[in-house]
Amino acid sequence: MKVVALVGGVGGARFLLGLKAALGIPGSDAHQITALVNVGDDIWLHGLRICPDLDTCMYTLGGGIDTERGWGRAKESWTIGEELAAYGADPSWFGLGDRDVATHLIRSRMLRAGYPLSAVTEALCARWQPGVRLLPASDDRVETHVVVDDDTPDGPAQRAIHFQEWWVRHRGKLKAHRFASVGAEEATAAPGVLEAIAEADVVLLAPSNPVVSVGTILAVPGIKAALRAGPAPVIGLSPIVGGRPLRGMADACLDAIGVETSAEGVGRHYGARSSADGLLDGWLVHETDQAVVEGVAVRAVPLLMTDTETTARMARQALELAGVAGAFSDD
Ligand code: FO1
Repeated sequence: MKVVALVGGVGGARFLLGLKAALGIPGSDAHQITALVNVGDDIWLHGLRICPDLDTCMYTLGGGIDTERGWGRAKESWTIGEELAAYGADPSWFGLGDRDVATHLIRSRMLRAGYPLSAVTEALCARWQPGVRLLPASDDRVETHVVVDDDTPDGPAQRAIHFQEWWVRHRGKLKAHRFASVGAEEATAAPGVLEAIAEADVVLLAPSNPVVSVGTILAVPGIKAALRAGPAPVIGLSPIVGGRPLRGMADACLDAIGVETSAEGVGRHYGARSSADGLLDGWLVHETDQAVVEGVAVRAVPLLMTDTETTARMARQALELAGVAGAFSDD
């Protein structure tokens, strides 16, 4: 069976771990997973191209992630970052781990040699063997910038800052008025993305941030239309449980776009495929929540990704809801 999953960073990577377990990967070669990974968090810093969501997925699935932080490498040291700070090299608010820098050096060198991000990712994954095909949503720059207040001496104004500055430097505490996917208009889906969608048996929207992870993937021209026109049922898993995000700042992001922070609100935001521009055939919400989404099959199941087996059960529920029952009768 071919499964396509739209994923962001930490939550998306954890979901992929469970999806692999649910499909018996590694081991079974009857199933393939293709992850369409958000590139909106990506940033040039200190002359290096940093791709947080691709790296978080690659390290998590390849066994190199720092499980405490959820990003960057295990057994990390921070000497390069300290030396940069000693030079007063801005910015110093973004954590640069020494092991992680090797990934950024390889990527930056390959990009400068003319390789597209998808080829760079494939090269990096040769080492990490994630067991899932990791595809950037686009090989083009589609960066998430956040419009925040910028009260200047001559009165209130607004300015756009990179998502990483908003997220890491300001912890998402600056009120976000809106998000812009800079470069989206000129971008195209990365090679293999539209084909994976066209050949998929099931498409899953991981419980990632619906605005700055899944939303930014859908901002790449052609991807949403391919999902709506594709043969595969689209099943989403709510990242909001009990009216709150399990981690990160999905609530601040949803507020910025006027969507209620609830499983129902996000389900309606994604919308039904049968509606004018919605996506969903099915929507999984946590067992304590309920949601009515016109035209979408909703099911309430445990959605807390406490460990890989629990996450695998969630993934199986999503596959079952896709009507691909049978092959994964829950144990
Ligand atoms: N998140 C932080 O909160 N602080 C950091 O200093 C930080 C550094 C960092 C370096 C590499 C990387 O791949 C991810 C990093 N992240 C950091 C996470 C990053 O902000 C991600 O974009 C978020 O986790 C959202 O996916």
